Amino acid sequence: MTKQRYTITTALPYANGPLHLGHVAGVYIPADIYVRYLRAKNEDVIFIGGTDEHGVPITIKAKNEGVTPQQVVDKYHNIIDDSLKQLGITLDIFSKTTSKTHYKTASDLFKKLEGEGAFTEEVTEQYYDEENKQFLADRYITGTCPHCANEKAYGDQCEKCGTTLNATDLINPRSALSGNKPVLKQTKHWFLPLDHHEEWLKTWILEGHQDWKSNVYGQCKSWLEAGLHPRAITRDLDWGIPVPVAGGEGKVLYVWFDAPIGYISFTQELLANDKNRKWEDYWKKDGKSKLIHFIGKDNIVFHCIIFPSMLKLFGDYILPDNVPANEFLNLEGDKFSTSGNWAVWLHEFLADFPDKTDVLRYTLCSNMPETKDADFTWKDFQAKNNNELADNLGNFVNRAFVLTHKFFNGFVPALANLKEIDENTLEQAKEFNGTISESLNKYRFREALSELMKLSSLGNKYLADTEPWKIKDNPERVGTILRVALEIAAKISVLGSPFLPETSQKISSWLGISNKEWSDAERNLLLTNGFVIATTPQLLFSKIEDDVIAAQLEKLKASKLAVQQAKVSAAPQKENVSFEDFSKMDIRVGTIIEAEKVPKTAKLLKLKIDTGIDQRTVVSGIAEHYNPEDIIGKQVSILVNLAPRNIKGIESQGMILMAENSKGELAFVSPEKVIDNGGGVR
Ligand code: B3M
Ligand code: ZN
Repeated sequence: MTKQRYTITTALPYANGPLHLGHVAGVYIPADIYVRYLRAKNEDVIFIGGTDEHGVPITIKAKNEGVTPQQVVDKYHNIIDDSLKQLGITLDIFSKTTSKTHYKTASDLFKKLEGEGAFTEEVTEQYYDEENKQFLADRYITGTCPHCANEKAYGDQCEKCGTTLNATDLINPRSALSGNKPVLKQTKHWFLPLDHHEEWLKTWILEGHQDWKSNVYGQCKSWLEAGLHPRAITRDLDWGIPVPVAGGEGKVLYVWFDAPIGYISFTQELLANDKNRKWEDYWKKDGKSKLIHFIGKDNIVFHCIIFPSMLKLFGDYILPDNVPANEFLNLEGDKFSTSGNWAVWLHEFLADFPDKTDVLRYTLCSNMPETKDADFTWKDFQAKNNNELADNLGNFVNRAFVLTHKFFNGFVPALANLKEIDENTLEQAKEFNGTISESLNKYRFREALSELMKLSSLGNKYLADTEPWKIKDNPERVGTILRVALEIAAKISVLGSPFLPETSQKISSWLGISNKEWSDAERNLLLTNGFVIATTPQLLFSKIEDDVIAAQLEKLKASKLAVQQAKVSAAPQKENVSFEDFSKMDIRVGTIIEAEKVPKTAKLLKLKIDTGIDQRTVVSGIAEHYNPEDIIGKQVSILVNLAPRNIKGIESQGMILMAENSKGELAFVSPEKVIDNGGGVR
């Protein structure tokens, strides 16, 4: 039978931080399970990964740390690479988008398409920092959010109210580089006219790929139905691959243009000196390889719509056969956050639990965010280890080994005079090859793993039903039972190898059956009569005690707190002001006499304040912190001579002073004893 060829890719994480368990559960674990499965079936597979080393997040990290972008990416590339190896992710290559080959491949492909007229060029107006003489990426512009008045909104998003913004929407925009007001300046960029690709993409995905996971198919459908638009594929930035055509000076390729080309460049690097295989076999149509991208849900449009459009333009390249994207993993009920340090970092996990890589693989697979977001909790990690791996799988394999040693000095006994229960059990065990394969073929990893656990439950039940330890004076019967049990253990080692590689390796070496292939598990018997199994098999899984879990939860809380405290102490002092400037502000004590929510807003309250001078209306962004009925009668400080502003159609005459803690919670700045309304605050 000829082998099917496969090109399997894993999304390239930005090299601006280490990996956390979210990355691992969403991308690397499913990809590695799938690849190990294909290899066990003896297919022809290459497994590609690397780090995404361009883009604005990396330049920001470098600036914050006072180092160069190259230093940032080198540091994190190595941390990520090491941790993936330790987790047993069997990538054939883990390269980087700053590699020479990648620069050449990405530039050549851009030049080719530009020469063929595949792009359009457009001049647009973008914010420019005159002091630093550079255009500003959206993340480098801050200003006031037009929706919630947050003064620290970014040019692409307000993190307080979550609205997506254009840099030009910001009120009072500032350059994050100089603090100055940026100016709008014209700049030329190259665009990929995705609208030209809409028709064939619709046919290819909506008609041709109804087999894709519904979360993936659904996202593509809504993009395609909303209509595609030209997308800029160059940026004004000094970190990235220079635009390699005339007029491109000072500009680089947009990170999402170059990053997916990384999959191709890394294949070229991998096979550069290979005598038997060419990179083209895995990328050109002639090679008939199946291209499969493992990614998280935020990357769907790039892998299903934009990169395929590029591949089509490259000429005779294959398109993805499938893109089994996952949803997100949360941590203890909250989103993973790199900046908020709400994360379990992979390299830290591996340092704390060096012998629990299979337990992590198991936990993340059995709880994979396949169809909806899932949650990692330390308690669940402990329960999966103790109740499922140790008590079910580990216990079964251990009993089979210990009993074989006890009754047969470790010699694999022969089957004789099979009873119905033995035949039924062997027959049922044989089915698992098919059910696990079927689930894996459909990228249903949770289901596949739960089948594996059913196989070990079958073994446990068989031993409990037959009770070989109670049988007296019938070594043949005991031998038959133990042989059936050992055969099930052998199947677990073959069929479990994609999920629990270390455990499988241990079982198969104890049984002396290393190097078995997937199809071998279809046979009833994998073992040889009379073979001596390992003398003292260790426990496969040790239990995890409560205090170990409590310590991890403590660490998580402490690291989050440290970030919050750092944020508070790090808030830099503003520039000095003169006393004269200060005394221009007329701050008074006032009393809230009416309060109501501003309709259709989440954050705003409309207040009436008795200022001692008058009764006036003030709109304040405190609705998430106070109920209107609870604050009537409260004394507050109010800046009364702030120029009136129109907020959501209401004229706001002044501003209530609020104190903010590190969690972003707000509190009134109120006099410590009652002061007549209108009393000055100085
Ligand atoms: N670096 C985004 C991310 O890490 C991006 C993926 C590139 S895959 C070609 O989610
Ligand atoms: Zn906002």
